[in-house]
Amino acid sequence: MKKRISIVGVPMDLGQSRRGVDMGPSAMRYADVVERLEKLGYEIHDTGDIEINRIDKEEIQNLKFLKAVTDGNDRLSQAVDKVIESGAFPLVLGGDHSIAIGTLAGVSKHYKNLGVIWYDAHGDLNTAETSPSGNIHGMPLAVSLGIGHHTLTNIAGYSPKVKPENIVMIGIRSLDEGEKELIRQKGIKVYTMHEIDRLGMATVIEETVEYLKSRTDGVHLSLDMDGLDPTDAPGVGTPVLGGISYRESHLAMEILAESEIITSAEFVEVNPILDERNKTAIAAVSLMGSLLGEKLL
Ligand code: HAR
Ligand code: MN
Ligand code: MN
Ligand code: MN
Repeated sequence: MKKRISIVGVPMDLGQSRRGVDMGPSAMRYADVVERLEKLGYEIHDTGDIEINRIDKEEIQNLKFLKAVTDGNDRLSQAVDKVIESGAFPLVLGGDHSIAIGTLAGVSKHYKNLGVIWYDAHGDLNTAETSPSGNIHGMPLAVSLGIGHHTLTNIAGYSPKVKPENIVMIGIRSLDEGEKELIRQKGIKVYTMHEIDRLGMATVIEETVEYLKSRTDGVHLSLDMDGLDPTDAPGVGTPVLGGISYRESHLAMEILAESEIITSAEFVEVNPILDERNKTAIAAVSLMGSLLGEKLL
């Protein structure tokens, strides 16, 4: 039987302040995500987009668009839950990174010890108290650890979604003070750009696979395109210089494919309005290809 992948689009742009990232799913479809993965022999089901209600403008306690972000993530968690129950691999297309809250809520209930690879320039470990912006896309990893506003942490009716020792963060180069404190306090495993430069990406990913293999029964890849360097992925809302290259990212995906540990994935923060000729969406789709087994020869 053919292996199945279900694509879930999430046109969410309310977790941050630059409009346009809601067009990320369209941009990745335009970059032929379905065709590319079909070529690898998968049966692809594009389930369409999650409904995002963009009327509400309320800001509660330094949490911008809390209700709309909560509602969208609630729907997303149910959609992802269904995909897993159908036996397919969930591939979620963002949207800003606040959608990791819903993805993880839908995924994690199916595992005892879900591992998470957080591929990002940022930690996304803020709370309303520590956030400099009030943007929820800077908070999803904290929320998934059970830290944050209860409407967010309780999506899908349980919390936490992830244990700190089951997380590996890769590509990090921009952290707020409260995030640094949380990383130290929880002992989260982090490969910043410093470690990537020193060890090389192959070692970083091999160590990551080794680490997660022994302690988890499934691994979710949450890939924020701003983890890549802005020269390779210019279409993101919060670019940070000195990032992971396009080639290093492919190598990372190729090693993950060989490891066969990845059980769900999401690609987020693609903003076509800020992009150059859809370069970032094309890069994202190319990385999905490598993650799902595409080879040069
Ligand atoms: N740390 C900053 C904040 O909380 C910037 C977060 C930017 N986040 C993302 N996701 N693009 O990684 O506002
Ligand atoms: Mn279920
Ligand atoms: Mn992020
Ligand atoms: Mn980021």
